[in-house]
Amino acid sequence: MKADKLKEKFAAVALPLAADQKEFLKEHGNMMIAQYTIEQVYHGMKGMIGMVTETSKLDPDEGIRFRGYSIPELREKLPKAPGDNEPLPEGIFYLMLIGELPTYDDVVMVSTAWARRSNVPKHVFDMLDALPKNTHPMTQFSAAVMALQTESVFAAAYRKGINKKDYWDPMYEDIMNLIARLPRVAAYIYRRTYKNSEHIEPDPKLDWAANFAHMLGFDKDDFKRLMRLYLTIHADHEGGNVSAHTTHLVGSALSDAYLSFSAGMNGLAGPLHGLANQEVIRWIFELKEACGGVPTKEQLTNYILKTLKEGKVVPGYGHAVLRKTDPRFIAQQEFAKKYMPDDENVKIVSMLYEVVPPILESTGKIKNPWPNVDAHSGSLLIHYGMTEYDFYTVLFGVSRSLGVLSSLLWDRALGVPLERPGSVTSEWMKGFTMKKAMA
Ligand code: HAX
Repeated sequence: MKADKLKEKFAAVALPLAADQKEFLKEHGNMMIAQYTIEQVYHGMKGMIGMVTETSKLDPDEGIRFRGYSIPELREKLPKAPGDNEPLPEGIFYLMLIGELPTYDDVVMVSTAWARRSNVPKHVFDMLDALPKNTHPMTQFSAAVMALQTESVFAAAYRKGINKKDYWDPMYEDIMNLIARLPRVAAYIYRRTYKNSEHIEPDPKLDWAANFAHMLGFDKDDFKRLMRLYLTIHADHEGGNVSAHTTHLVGSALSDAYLSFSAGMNGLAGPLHGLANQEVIRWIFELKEACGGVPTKEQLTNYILKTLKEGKVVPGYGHAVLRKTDPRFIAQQEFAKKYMPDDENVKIVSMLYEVVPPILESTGKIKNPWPNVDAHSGSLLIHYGMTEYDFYTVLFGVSRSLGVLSSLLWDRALGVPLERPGSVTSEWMKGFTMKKAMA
């Protein structure tokens, strides 16, 4: 078999860290990090440090950094396709996996490897074709990933018998094959659901994002540019978000990459997480209909108040960790200002950015009134003609594979054990507080 330079490079950086981590734990394993409150236990473990994720780190005020690099830095420093000014997502994958900025040759190496590994077996398409067309695209996506599990190199190696120190090797094959196949699967779902099953063959000469755009049926350079940015900025958001954490948790049972990623995608499909991107544009369309077109600020205010009064969330606003505007929102806003400053939906997104935060702040309970990544993405896609918003979370999922699957590979290389936090009953909790009060 031909040498795989990326695999060799990964082994060279990851395996020594596994030994280093063992030493680190021997020395510091008993040190206390923090204490946590009963409210944190009841409210989704927010702010409790419960895992180590190598690929990225989220700062509440500054936003995400991938291996230390912010989004503006990455837009500048990551290699670009000839004639384009947005980064190639292959580059952020390389950075998350290896821990250093790639050269242009490195991203070409990743692109070529994915093109070579991208074949999707026929039974996956047959399975998709057997589903009703109105099956939500995220359900189709998750089911297709499950159907692909027949191809798992890790599952086959485990069945045959493999030494635990070698787990990372077949896992590398799985994550590379899965990432390579996802654009084809996602494009198939799009074309069968919305384009009368008129499918488009891949073009292996194109980079990962451009080929995806091509298979979706969007061959213009501007859409390809948007896809490169989109697939880069949605790739990772440290380890605790629902899709990343689920992939990690399921993977900790030594479930292979297909089983783990599919589970993560079921989390991404929730409206408080990735599905918010479709909800934002659906909400904007309903708003325009209610207001008879582009709303005035007063109409917008009333519509937001109505949404809150009905006990619903304003989609695209708020975050479990961030306490400032999401830099992924800003990156998309800059893109919109440059390429579509007069777009009607983009203008509404800007008006919302002015009007929503003070209203949310005035409720006195929302910890972060600022927009997140999902507040902007739909308006950009609509501008280029992708109007089928139920599909948007699938785009997010294709991108998120880069982060959660590189983390999964790191988990196997570092020998991360089964995850199994403790849980208690309400009765236990009441007894605990009583005992504390008496002591
Ligand atoms: N609109 C209305 N109310 C909101 C709100 C919003 N955008 N964001 C938070 N709140 C409410 C919460 O529902 C909660 O209300 P209750 O106390 O009545 O239950 C209260 O404010 C406190 O919530 P919080 O602590 O500020 O927020 P959480 O950490 O619990 O939740 C969410 C974070 C992102 C889930 C939340 O802000 C939300 O529902 N936002 C809208 C949906 C959305 O945009 N999700 C995408 C988030 C980014 C992401 O993961 N993308 O994939």
